[in-house]
Amino acid sequence: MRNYIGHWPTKRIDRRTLLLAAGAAFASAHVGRADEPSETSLRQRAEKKGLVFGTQVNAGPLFSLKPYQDAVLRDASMIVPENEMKWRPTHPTALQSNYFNANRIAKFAEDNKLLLRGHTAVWHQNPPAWTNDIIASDDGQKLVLEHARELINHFSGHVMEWDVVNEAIAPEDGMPGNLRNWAPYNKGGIDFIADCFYAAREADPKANLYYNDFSVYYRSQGHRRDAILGFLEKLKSKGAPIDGFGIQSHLIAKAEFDENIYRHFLSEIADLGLKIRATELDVSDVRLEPDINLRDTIVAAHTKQYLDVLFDEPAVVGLVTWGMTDRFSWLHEGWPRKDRLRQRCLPLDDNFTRKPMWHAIANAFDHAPSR
Ligand code: 9MR
Repeated sequence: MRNYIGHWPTKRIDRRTLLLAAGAAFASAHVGRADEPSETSLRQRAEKKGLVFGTQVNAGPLFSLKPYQDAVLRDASMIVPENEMKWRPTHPTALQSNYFNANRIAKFAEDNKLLLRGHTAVWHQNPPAWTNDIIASDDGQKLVLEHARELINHFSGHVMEWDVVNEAIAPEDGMPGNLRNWAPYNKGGIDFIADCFYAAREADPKANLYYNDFSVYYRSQGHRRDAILGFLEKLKSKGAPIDGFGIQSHLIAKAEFDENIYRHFLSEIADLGLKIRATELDVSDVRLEPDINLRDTIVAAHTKQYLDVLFDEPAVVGLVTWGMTDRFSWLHEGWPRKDRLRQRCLPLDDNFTRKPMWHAIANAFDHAPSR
């Protein structure tokens, strides 16, 4: 599985960028790798069961903060850039592409023999401002498809798996097929989404192609489970080249999780012939009291409860956390606690020390059935 990375495609990446990326990689090679701590890493525990453990990374700390890089290398065998492959950073103006940070992350993955996920080609939330008028016009679908083709082709042979389309389902918008109220979806419907997958397949025939979405885990989210299942069924019946469903897994400690409902949902996705990956695990503690030990205990228990159900489903291929450390989680700004305390949402704390959540993930891998 590791051997998918071939030689760097110099044709697709200009010389200056390549040299800068090589320089950055040289600098990071000198940072070195920390000694393996005695306890078995998450990657080893996952691999033992035929699963993959990965994490989201951010180029800022990855290339400037040794303990962060060490933490990633210690536990992960797959990485996904948090923002660096999104449309806004990779195509800031109509005439200019900028793959600098995304290339550095791809190079880092290659140098360290890590699998690389691509996130994300088609997403209503991240187009750069210069695209706004075009996206609203009749040329919108064409522009989105061109972007997806260019991005995926740029990393062809380096990205193992793409979130081709992200968060396209929004039943609350009241649009046909439960599609989100976004001009390219309004105009092209599900056929446009199928076209995104065809474009992705053409741009990199070897990459696995995923649809990625959130909020399908809790009892109250039945309308989203039904909508997403119906959508994936239709996409498959149209023959769209889709390989998997990425379940974001932004969990909330103290939300009502019904194991049987989730088990059943996972099996319905598997029955469509799709692989499943939990792609963005973190656990918000906004509903919990301030006491840190209590929060850590509840977050870990919920993580374990969720992963035990997830790993029981044979179609599940692995888990990616949305960061390794609380230090850089989007949740502090994206969903702050009322008391303004920092959330305890990821496997390592602000100082890269393992928390009960790390042990919960380790334990879930240890108890997962082998693939
Ligand atoms: O963590 C990401 C944050 O830094 C960005 O500002 C934000 C907008 O690009 O996206 C966050 O990541 C999101 C991911 O790309 C898609 N699923 C939800 C994630 C959390 O919002």
